[in-house]
Amino acid sequence: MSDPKNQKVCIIGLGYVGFPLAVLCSSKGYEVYGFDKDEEKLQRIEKRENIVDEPYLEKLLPKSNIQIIRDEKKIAECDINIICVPTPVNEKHYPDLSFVESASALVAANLKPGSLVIVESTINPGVCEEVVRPIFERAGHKVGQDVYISHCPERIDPGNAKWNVTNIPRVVGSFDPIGLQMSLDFYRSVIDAEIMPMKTIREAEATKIIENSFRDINIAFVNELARSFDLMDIDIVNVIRGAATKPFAFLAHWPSCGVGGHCIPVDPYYLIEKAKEHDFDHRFLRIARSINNDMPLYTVELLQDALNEIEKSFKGTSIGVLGVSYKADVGDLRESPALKIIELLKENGADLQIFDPYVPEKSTVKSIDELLDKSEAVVLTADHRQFLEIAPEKFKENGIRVIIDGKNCLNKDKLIELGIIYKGIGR
Ligand code: SAJ
Repeated sequence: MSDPKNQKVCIIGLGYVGFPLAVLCSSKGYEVYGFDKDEEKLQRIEKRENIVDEPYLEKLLPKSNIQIIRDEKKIAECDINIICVPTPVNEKHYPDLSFVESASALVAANLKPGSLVIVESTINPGVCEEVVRPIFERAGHKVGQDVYISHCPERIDPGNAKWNVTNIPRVVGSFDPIGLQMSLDFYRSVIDAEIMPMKTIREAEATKIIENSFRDINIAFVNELARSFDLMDIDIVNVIRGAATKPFAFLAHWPSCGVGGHCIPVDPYYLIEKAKEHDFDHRFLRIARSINNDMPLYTVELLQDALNEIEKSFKGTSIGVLGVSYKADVGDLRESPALKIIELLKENGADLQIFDPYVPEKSTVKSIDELLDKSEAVVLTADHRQFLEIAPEKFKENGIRVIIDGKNCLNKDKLIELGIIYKGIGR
């Protein structure tokens, strides 16, 4: 077992993955150095702020002491270096590994001989062998002797009250048995959950990619059903609820106005692009991505049809957009379908009122009341708790005539009873 007492850990990248891990390791007795390019973030951490706003960290923070380092030479004191930097895709959906490459080069240039390097960033199969390993070898380090390299994909689910860095099971792969054992010992010393050794580092890379691709294709499945059932006047949400009464071999996913976030709409592209190098076309993953990418436009088309029913068009109609972030009760805009919906509505000449309590910088009004007062139609794109609590009568009182429920989270029957044209995604 890894003994925290005499090991220094350096976390490179202090975002929604690296910061909780740094707090956890420090609270478990490791001496933790934190390294990040964002000076503002570093200063907030030095003020012991909970910079990712995760309530479960409140009780770990007082026991933690992350030492912020700005001099990369300090990395040479560390026994375990964990890379937690972003791996986004660019506008053409090509994986961007530049952050992983620069973090690896940083550690390689300041490596303590015999230390362990763990990549937690989501990467496609082959990246540790073809990108990370050569950076260390070019710096003169022999992998399996001067440095041990492992991959332990992050599994953080922002805002999840139950599952977090302290208790989510993990998988780990390495280039050699020593690196694997060092990694298992380390994670088993800080995480109260199964840490599963994979046979190869590629298996560990592939595990995370398929976890999220699984989610994306299942969401695409119900999104396609939603569009089909809209034409057959079948409420897909009730049908999924019905199917979910089957206690085995069914896992409910839900249609919505689109798939956002830094993981689900991104990770499949890693596999799609990687497989191309091996002349394999992941048709199914590509089709699922295109079905999900079409949902914002479908949502806008539903609004257009509903406005036509009351002889209105986008031009000259005041439309309220409830929500900008990609997920309930968080303020994260990455790949948010709401941004695409807002862009499409603007292109069609709509007069927009926008409100998201978690994204004030994108809101054009200061409250739900103000939005409802100024709108004739509403598109809901995020199932924030505040929006769920809007009484159906309030829409009616404010003269809202059309509601497009992009998260199928409002009271459809009551709104229809009040004479409002309600369209959900598949209901
Ligand atoms: N979504 C649907 N229908 C669904 C589920 C999600 O349309 O049935 C949409 C959401 O509205 C959102 C997007 O997909 O726009 C992603 O939602 P998500 O719940 O998957 O949330 P994320 O992006 O925070 O995903 C994270 C992932 N965690 C990691 O990658 C470590 C994912 O693996 C988790 O499954 C997910 O949290 C989770 O389960 O909450």
